[in-house]
Amino acid sequence: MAKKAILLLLSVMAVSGVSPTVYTVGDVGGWSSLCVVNYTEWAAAIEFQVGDILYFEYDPGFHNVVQVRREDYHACNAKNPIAAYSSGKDYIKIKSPGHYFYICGFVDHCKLTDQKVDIRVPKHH
Ligand SMILES: *[C@@H]1O[C@H](CO)[C@@H](O)[C@H](O)[C@H]1NC(C)=O
Ligand SMILES: [Cu+2]
Repeated sequence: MAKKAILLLLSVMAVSGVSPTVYTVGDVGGWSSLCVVNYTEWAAAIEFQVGDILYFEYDPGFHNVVQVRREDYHACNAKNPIAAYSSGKDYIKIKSPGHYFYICGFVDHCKLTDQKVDIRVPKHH
């Protein structure tokens, strides 16, 4: 009986200790090329943590999500992807601290409409 209670307590602690947050990129503006969201400002307002989930929502006929390196992020170059997503409802879990760069790979969306986001995940906070 006591053992059961302890196990229950431990599992509750485990669940509440790692409460991951799902962040919809761009909030209600979603992942778009309409210039309604400044993704730099959107990301700067959030303290991302390991375990959090990024949710990219968009019409896959018009956009995608390409994870790139820093230089390619600045150059809006989607040709050397680290990872690519195109479902229109992409959930990306942050597995470790670091800097994650995502751009839209569709013609000039990154360059012309700033459809790009830079996610910084600190080691601890
Ligand atoms: C987005 O916001 C950043 C920081 O305020 C600013 O430097 C940048 O010019 C903005 N981008 C656009 C497209 O307005
Ligand atoms: Cu796009």
